[in-house]
Amino acid sequence: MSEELYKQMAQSIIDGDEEVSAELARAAIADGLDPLEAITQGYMPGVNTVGDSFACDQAFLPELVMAGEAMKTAIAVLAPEMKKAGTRRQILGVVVLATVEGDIHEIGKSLVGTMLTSSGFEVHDLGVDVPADRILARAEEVDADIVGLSALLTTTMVKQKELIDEVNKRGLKLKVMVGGAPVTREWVQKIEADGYSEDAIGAVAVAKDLMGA
Ligand code: B1M
Repeated sequence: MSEELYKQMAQSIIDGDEEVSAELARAAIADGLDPLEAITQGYMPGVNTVGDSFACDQAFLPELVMAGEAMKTAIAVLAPEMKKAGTRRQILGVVVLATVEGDIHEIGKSLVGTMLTSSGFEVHDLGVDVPADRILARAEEVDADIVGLSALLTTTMVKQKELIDEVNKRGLKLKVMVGGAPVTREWVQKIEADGYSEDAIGAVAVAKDLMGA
């Protein structure tokens, strides 16, 4: 039964249909499905299909935009459920999170933020296209333990390195965790990031690790 729902979820993203994607998210909640599973097994295959079609010129920017909007709408319905399910007994650490400068992809970053929040982290999500100076200023202001940087473009990944270089130059006691579809372990080693995860669940484990929790 959830298989059928997941197929419809994927299709709603391929169709870029926000109304349907939201309706299916509400149905998932009503059926007691795990909201994160609905995202990873339902909606994400849809957004990946659109991304693949875009890469081989079978879909164009408007489809990419519509898929992104439909995905955001569904996550907006599911996120409160994910937060409700979270345990917030104590603050595990303070995280400043952003998508790097020049990059406006926000869905994965926001999902990571939601998962961290529901796992007990205090998250300051600065949004997308955020310059390193602004990230570091906020990190200082809130006395952050971790800075989390998302990058979805091969052209913007370099901003992760630039921020790490700046942290080292200033001698800041901050851990930097990176992620995003084009980020590889090789890249993480090269830029000497403190942590990396390929998905939102893994990001929580990595953040806990960095806090020694
Ligand atoms: Co864009 N886009 N896009 N896009 N887009 C990609 C990334 C692309 C791979 C599509 C493709 O060609 N196949 C391609 C990048 C190619 C490359 O650089 N190698 C691409 C391109 C080219 C572009 C534009 C340049 C297109 C253009 O204008 N010609 C443009 C760039 C704009 C800019 O940023 N300056 C662009 C624009 C857009 C939209 C705005 C239309 C839209 C985003 C809408 C939004 O975010 N509000 C969009 C979308 C939707 C996509 C795809 C289809 C889906 C991205 C997504 O939301 N995935 C994407 C193709 C794809 O990924 N299959 C594509 C779902 C999300 C949950 O996953 O973000 O990977 P993801 O996050 C995951 C993990 O990566 C990880 O956990 C998340 C949850 O599991 N993670 C972290 C992410 N951040 C993390 C941080 C962590 C840890 C883990 O620690 C801090």
